[in-house]
Amino acid sequence: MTDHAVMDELKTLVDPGKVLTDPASLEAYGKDWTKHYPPAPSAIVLPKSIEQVQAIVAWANRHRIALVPSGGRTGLSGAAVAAHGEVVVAFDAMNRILDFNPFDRTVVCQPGVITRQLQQFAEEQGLYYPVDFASSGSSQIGGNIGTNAGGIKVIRYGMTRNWVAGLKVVTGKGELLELNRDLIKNATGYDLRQLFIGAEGTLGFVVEATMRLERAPRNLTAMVLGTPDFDSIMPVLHAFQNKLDLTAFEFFSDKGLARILARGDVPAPFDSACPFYALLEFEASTEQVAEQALATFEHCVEQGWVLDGVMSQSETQLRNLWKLREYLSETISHWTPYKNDISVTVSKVPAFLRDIDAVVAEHYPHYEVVWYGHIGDGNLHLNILKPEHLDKDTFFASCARVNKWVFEIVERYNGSISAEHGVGMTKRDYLGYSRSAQEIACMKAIKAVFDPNGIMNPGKIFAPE
Ligand code: S2G
Ligand code: ZN
Repeated sequence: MTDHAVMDELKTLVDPGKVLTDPASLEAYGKDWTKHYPPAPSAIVLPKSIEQVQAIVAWANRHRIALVPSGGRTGLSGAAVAAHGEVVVAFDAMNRILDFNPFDRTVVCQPGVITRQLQQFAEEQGLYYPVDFASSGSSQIGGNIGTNAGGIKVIRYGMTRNWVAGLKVVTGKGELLELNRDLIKNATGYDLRQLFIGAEGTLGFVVEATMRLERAPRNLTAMVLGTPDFDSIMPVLHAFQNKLDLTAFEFFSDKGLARILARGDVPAPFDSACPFYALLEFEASTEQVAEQALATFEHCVEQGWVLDGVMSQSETQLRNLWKLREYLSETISHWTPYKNDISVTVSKVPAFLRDIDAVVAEHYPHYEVVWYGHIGDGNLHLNILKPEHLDKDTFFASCARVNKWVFEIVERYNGSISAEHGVGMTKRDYLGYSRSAQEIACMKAIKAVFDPNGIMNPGKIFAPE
């Protein structure tokens, strides 16, 4: 716990009322979307400027107090959870868009800008911020950068790191670094910006970000295709990729669709029931592109890879088709799912899926397994739903036992034990399946450079020494 005098000193560093210690605030700000770790911060501090962030970091170094960064608290690996008396630094009061340059097509954001806020701002300028995912209505740009958020458009636009033109960070030593100066080209040594993207707040705080925007897509059109089995999904991807420039290629299983339709607020894509579904999206910028999509659909039906399908004819139908995929995470969260977020290179997906599915079926015969994810970039989300009768801890422990088999397969395929959700606390014990001992030693050495006193989000990515 942090003693009284030290807390009084913290209060002098920020605006009045911006240090919270009431139980409701500790609970609300001390967690993310994971359900593994009860939040137990000692205080919440809400800075409103870079200078205040620097003062907080200096204070934490003086008193050796651990700091946990907190954005939209939508993380799925426990990286923003304060479970051991840390002080949470929340950026809700640093939530403004500071500047926009139409020639550079860049937007300067404070870290607390909501992802949806940036997306809407871009649309107002006739442009597009192309990183999107289910939680974009509450996630913050600072957290998106801290976790290098991916989502549903990665196949065309890449991850968050592709869209960061410049970054201001306050390191664990309290230094303010201005990284890359928003330049497109800057060949002047190590690109330190990239170290902070995906570092989960273990090197320092993102305190300002210059984000790049893209031209707005034209006439986005989606198709949902029913497939007879896993094995048919990748040939469908390749058939469409050979003919169209896809902006998304997702998949979900019949169990996932059943959970969505049970909500009663999303129409079924078509009447027939299929074991698996692919959702793909492209710009129907001309009539020919739309005709090519239909011709490819016909080809996939002839090949037996597709049983049924539908193509959006309106903005409303486009949104309804996306709801089938985007509502999954929130919908199944009611069954406290045990989640794995794994990836391999796209060419390995069919064999990888077969091996993972076999080990899951063998070890979870009685659990409902819901598959979905960004299969077009090799990222699968494996969600095991908690049976009503089982308590959470018993259920999570039984699922964790199978992790070694799942991660041994990931390692065998040179894959990642965490494709986009980060390592945080939930995956730190499995880091070795995807990173070598030498790499982990290098990462720890880098952390020592920026955070020599180890106050920045300790216990995240790496297990405590
Ligand atoms: C998705 C969201 C979190 C999850 O829907 O693509 O990344 O796994 C996920 O439920
Ligand atoms: Zn995802």
